Amino acid sequence: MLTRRLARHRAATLIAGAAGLALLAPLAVTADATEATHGQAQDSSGSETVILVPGADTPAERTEVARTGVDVLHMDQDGLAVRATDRQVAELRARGFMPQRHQPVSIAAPPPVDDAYHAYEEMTAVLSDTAAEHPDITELTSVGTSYEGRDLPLITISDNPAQDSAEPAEPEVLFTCTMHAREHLTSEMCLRIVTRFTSEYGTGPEVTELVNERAIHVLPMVNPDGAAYDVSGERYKGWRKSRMPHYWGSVGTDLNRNWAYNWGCCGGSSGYPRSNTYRGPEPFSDPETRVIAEFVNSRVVDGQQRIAAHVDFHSYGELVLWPFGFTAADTPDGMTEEEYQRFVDVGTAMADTNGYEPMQSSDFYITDGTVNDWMWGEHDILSFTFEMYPSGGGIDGFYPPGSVIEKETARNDAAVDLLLREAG
Ligand code: 0X9
Ligand code: ZN
Repeated sequence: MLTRRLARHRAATLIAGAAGLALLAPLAVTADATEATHGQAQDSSGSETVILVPGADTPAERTEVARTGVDVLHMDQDGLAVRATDRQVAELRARGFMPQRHQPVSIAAPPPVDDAYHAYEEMTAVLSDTAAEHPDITELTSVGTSYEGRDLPLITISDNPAQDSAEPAEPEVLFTCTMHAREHLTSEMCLRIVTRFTSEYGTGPEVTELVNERAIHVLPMVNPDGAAYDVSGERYKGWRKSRMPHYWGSVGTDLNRNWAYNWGCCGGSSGYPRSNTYRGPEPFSDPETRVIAEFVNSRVVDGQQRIAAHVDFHSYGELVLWPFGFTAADTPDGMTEEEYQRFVDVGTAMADTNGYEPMQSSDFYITDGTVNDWMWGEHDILSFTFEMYPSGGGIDGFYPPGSVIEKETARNDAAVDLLLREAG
């Protein structure tokens, strides 16, 4: 252990020297009791503290970093970029890491600059217009309401949108977006799927065939409260979680740590409400995860789960990730060799089309209570996470200019089509 720490320290010093970065001076630990208990900034308007952690080169080391409750942004050859509080930086140092201040990044643009993005009401308007224009191949419903009472709209696209009457049953595929509030590019991804599979129906042969032979469920905003909050001020807030309040005045659950499969099992989420990876007080504590799970449960018809495949779009990192996240093992209970190989094959084939990097999610770092683990563990749904553009950056990586939307969502067209075909 000592050797590893020393090696890590040496590597950090070398990298810091090479990059011309100053190692952080020892940080004062705040006396504030809540902050001292794995604090995470609640409202991050203005400049952010993004830290580079060199020497987190293995899944185990990255998991050790994530365990402090920091918000992992991305990894590259220099180390792991995380958003951390002073307290978490101190804890990283105590664990033998040598965190460096990675350019403090301020969130550049105030929301009105990026008119190309669809805010919640604009997203619901697109869905209503699409459903009105294409009544024969769409069904627009809501799976339930968010904590603050917003509908979670779901649009189903199929030549037979009222699926239970389809004969024979068509394989169903679910796409979910914006589980993390600030990952706005992903709502655009879901909207592109909606627009493409409706506007090209009857003219594009591939689209027409897929709409005829599949049911495509799209849920463009899993976390509308968080997304609305993120764009509600003068500047983006860098908000990730839901808006459900917890004790100590903390707000927000990490919805991607709130799913019931092995919830909170393995150090892949935080038990502290102020952490950005807070798992919530119990599995499905938040209405957003609960109502989506109920919808998925409701797709078990005659004892058979109709949904065969799922993608949960996130940003950023340009990765294709598959379960399990809760364990470093490839094939723990709940995943056979053959099933694992299917994830590898389909994940790699999709990554070949978009240029993302494919991997098992725990090869990045351990996470528990994620949607992918639940979808597979509970329902045997072939469930992936896509981390969209860009491949690296700080907090500003969550806010690419509207000019990239077309290219970076079109980049996933072939992967989406491939998964729809695989769902057969
Ligand atoms: O940590 C997450 O929930 C996802 N990354 S994000 O930066 N969008 O927050 C990744 C979930 C997939 N699982 C693992 N990476 N282990
Ligand atoms: Zn995310």
